[in-house]
Amino acid sequence: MVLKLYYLEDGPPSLSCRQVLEALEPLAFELVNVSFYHGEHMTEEFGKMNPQKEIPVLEDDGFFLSESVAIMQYICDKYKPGNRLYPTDPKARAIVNHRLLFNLTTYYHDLVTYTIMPIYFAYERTPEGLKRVHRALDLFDTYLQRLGTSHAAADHLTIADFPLVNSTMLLEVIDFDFSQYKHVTKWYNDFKKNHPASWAVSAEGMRLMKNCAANLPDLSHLNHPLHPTRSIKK
Ligand SMILES: N[C@@H](CCC(=O)N[C@@H](CS)C(=O)NCC(=O)O)C(=O)O
Repeated sequence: MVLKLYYLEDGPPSLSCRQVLEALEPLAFELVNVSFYHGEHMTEEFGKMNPQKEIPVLEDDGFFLSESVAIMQYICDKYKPGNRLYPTDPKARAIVNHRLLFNLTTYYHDLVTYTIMPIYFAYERTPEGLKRVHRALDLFDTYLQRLGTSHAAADHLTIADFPLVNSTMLLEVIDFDFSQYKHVTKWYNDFKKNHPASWAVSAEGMRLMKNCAANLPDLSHLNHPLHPTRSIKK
């Protein structure tokens, strides 16, 4: 049975998993679009695949896996072991794992909270949130400077680059100027230039998010269990 990725077109974790699947070509897989707007991830049926009711989810012949980092690691280990995208040397792999966790716990967390959560839900951008964005950017800039490599975790593309690019892209969605972070800016622009097929996946997600930023969506029909929604009278 072909690998299936339950996928959100404008979800950064989904974009990263798709980029890994595509970078490991030839690897057959199918994308199954899940509509956040229609709450397709909030159903009992979806909860059987992922009790967290979050997208993405990978289905591999009856095996269901959520959490984008676990998905990216699994795909590499199972289908292309030894591939440079996810190195096997302990130190090289540790750096990749570090960047993946830094992104998940800090960089993505702080950037998504400030940039796009206020687009989809009734949240405000706060000075405290802005401080966190600058701290996260400063940390990532420091990591890039200290390692001194062309990519986030090595002198070649690894699975760590994808989620870090998709987090950074969120800043572009809201035209946030991060040019003062020289290493982040160079790494991000180099990724776009050197990995155009991967970047095209991020760019499509960014286009959808920019549309939502220009026309705030009304998700009040979801009765979301966690996030406050706004009703928009049209
Ligand atoms: N840690 C998870 C996060 C996944 C996640 O938050 N996905 C969002 C879409 S980008 C989602 O499905 N949220 C469900 C909701 O807010 O109802 C991962 O990396 O896979």
